[in-house]
Amino acid sequence: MRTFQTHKIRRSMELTGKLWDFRAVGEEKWSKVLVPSSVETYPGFENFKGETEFRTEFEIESQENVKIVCNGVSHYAKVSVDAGRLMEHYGSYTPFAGVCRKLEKGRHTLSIIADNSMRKEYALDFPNDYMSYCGITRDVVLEIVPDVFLSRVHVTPLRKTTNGWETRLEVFCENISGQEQTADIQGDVAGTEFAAHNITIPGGDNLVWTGEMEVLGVESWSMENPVLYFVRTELIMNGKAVDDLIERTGFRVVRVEGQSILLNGKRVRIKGFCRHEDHPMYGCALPKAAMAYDLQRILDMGGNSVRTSHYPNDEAFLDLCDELGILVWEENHARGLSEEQMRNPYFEPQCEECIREMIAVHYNHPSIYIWGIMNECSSETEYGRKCYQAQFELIRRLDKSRPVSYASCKFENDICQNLPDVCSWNIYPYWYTNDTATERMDGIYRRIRESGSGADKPFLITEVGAGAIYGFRSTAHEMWSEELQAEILEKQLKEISEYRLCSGSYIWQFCDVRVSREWGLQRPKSRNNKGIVDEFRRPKMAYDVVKRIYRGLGNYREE
Ligand code: ADA
Repeated sequence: MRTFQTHKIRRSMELTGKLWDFRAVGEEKWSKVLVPSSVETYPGFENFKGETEFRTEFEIESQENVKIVCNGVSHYAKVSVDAGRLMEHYGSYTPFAGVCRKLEKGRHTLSIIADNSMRKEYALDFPNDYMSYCGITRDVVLEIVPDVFLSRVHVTPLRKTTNGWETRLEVFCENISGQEQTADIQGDVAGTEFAAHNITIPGGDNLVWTGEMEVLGVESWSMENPVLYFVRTELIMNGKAVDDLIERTGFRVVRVEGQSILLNGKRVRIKGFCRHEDHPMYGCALPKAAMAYDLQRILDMGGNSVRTSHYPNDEAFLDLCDELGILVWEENHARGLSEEQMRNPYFEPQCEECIREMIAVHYNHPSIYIWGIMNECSSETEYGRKCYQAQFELIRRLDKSRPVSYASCKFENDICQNLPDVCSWNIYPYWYTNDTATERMDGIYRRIRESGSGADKPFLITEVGAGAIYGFRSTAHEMWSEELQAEILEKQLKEISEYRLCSGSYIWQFCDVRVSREWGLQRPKSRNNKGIVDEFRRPKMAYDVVKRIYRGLGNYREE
């Protein structure tokens, strides 16, 4: 659920936040589990792989169109109402929805089968340096919708004017009846009203109404002053408001100019953290309080940005970032695939689907300043390049208001550097490689220049860090000691912050995370231990180092 009310007219009911019936498919015995949650947190299911079934009941007082919105089911979902299949969906990290048209009055059963098995058809999930958890991991909401309803509203701040902000509005209407319907739209963006009359929506189809307006008397959104405004839209049929949608936005523009990323014209300096949705007690289904705790820690360390590595995040987390003025790099779900894995025929369509769903639902978050794709995939091959190109083109069709990027580690042979708006690199000097951060950045800069796009692009360090096991202290600064991690981060962050051409850094990573069993050999304790805090959020020695360095740097680079 969001951090604000999204409807005043449309009736909706959260189906999660309570106990559901649960069993592994094939087992007789049902038990009770709180949803949302990760199956791996249930006793006896710590290493579960396969299909699980969840059931609950709901009641409606009259015949209605019932829309079931699943915000995240990991990773393949089969959703049924009263034993009739409503929808199927692949992808743990994006919402999906389906409408049961004219569902009869009374009690109904909702069943969701969640499958986290590893197979070729699930191209984005395989043993990895993080966990592919199982279950209903984000909220499920029931909504009552009319035959014609508002499916989405996109708000794009275009430019600041003397009295406010020039803004574009797109209202997406859906007609699930068989006949053409006519409706009016009305509403306001931060108090400035808009209206459109006699819009015709063909039967069984969608329509997008687009308008531009000057929104008066609004302040700009920034990291220092993250002021947000509501966008209220109503759908009117036969003179009556039948549906509504409340969205929220902040007025800001992101632009890339020369080697700078500009937020409302000012060159930002990213002081960031990569963060997995992971916690020993919650798996990937962190409750809001735990999300807020992480963000408070990030702010305490002087951080101003989060990279949602390596997938779209829970929308409540993005709401909190909007409210706290934390910039977000959001990316689609794909980590470290080889060319062979990318050639899986399911790979490209599933990546693109993830992009479509991510942009559709997260478009209005002012905190998201950049879209990322395919972390450390095969950007050194011609086939890989085709995929990068296709996905960037797709993003640019869906959203022209944000720059795009990808995090690369192909130092010797990356051939995609002329595709994104911002060049981004994952580097581990003093840890995986025997060089300094400065030497590594010199090399990167050379590669960007040789890419054919000149060096006239901003570049970011999207990962930098070193591992330490919480509580392992060593005056000899041995491998995995807190001392060594703190010493390395000090050098890395100092060199990056002094590198004039670099727009900033994302530390890998905020907290230690559980990894797939297959990764255990390379990962002591079966954790990726590069967290600045451990999996329980206990700070390591590096915490104070990062805090000193990040707090000493401003949100913008003046030079
Ligand atoms: C990569 C990758 C991360 C993580 C990191 C590491 O850069 O993007 O997911 O695996 O390396 O810890 O080695």
